[in-house]
Amino acid sequence: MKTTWKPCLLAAMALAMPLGESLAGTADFTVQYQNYNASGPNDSIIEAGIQLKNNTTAAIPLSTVVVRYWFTKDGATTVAPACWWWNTAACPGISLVTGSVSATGADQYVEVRFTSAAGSLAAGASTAPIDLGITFGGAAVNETDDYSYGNQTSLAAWSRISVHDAGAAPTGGLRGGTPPSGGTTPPPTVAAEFFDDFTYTGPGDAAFSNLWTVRTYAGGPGVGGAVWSASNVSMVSDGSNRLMRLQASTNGSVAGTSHAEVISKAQKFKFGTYSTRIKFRDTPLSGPRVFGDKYVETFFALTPYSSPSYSEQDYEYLPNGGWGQGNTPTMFLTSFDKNKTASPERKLNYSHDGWHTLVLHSTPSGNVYHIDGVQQASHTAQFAPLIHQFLDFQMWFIELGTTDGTPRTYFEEVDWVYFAKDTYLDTNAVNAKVASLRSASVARKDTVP
Ligand SMILES: [Ca+2]
Ligand SMILES: [Ca+2]
Ligand SMILES: [Ca+2]
Repeated sequence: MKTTWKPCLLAAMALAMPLGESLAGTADFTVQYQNYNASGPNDSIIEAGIQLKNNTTAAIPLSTVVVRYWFTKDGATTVAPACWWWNTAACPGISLVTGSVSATGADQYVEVRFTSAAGSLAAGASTAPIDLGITFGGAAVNETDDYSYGNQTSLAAWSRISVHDAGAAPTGGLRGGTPPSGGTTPPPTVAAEFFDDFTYTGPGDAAFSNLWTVRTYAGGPGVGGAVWSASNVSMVSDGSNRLMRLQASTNGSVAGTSHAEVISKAQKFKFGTYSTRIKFRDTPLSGPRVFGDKYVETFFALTPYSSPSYSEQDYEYLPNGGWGQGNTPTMFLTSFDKNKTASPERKLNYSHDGWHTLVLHSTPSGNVYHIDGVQQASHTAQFAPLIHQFLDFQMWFIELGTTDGTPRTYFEEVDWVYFAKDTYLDTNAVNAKVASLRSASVARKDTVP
């Protein structure tokens, strides 16, 4: 961030405006903007240089207007605005607030307000640049989908940062620039899609077995000799919604260990958006949490392991750690190429207990993994699918806490799964698609050829 001292122009500005002057013009101000962080559109900070120019023939008190910078927070839970300098590091005369909005390219805005101490901006004058920073608690965000984002590295007129009468509604009281248009962006048209809300009476429901296979054959992955049990898959209620539950049980012995897997009947998913809303669980459904039990809660896509055109893209959550992570809950995001070579390791060493929306873009140029709207991993074209794949959910043990003989059962739950063929939907668009299907009472849909 910048610490350079900038001369304050306000001191030279007129302190009063003529009585009776109309201030209602929508082009009273021009915003000059430069992106101080143009090299980092996918990191955890926005840094915008903003300068206001008064286009009118009268001085205007800055406290009568506000400036709004519009963006999507991409699922980040923290939005912290800061002003790093104007004429000093503390930005005297400026305060910052955030607001929510539903508009094209924006679910948030940061508003720059001026106190009376900021004075007035003389006719034709410009303020010193305001260094507006927005941070996201360390979460990476995508700036390029933000309404106000631009990548110019020197000050230039920019209409997508807007000026409004102080106190006006988010897009109201326009004094300069163009605010985003209201309403949620309509999701892109999808030519072919697969959706399942898991609205079934149980895994014996014929509509379920038309689309999914519950595994019962023996074999890997996981603890050798463990069974894959159909009774480890069930449908449960969550209010009026239905969820698919997968569970895995052990008593610390191989003979007492069972896994679960649900795999799509169809192997027809290649490029496009793979998504699911899934509830990872750190604590057992029953019995004690034994940290010696290293187990995996997953959503993934893959081909048959024996295929010469093998591919796999994994979200693998290890609530009790494992794979070298001790007992630390860890999410691994991994792609495999045709030679079973793994992508460079990408792991998130923190709990993912609770609901999450996973959105994977598998494209000819590689795989991009998102969790709750935040991009968390990107793997190169080496790992792109070569042929059609299955959709898959699994619960399995890597190793067992063999010293504890108490039976325990771990679980994950799936609200829905959605695939859009050859179309790359962001998390908001996926959620909009699911909401649209639900509002049309579509419990499941499959138009993927
Ligand atoms: Ca940035
Ligand atoms: Ca964004
Ligand atoms: Ca559901």
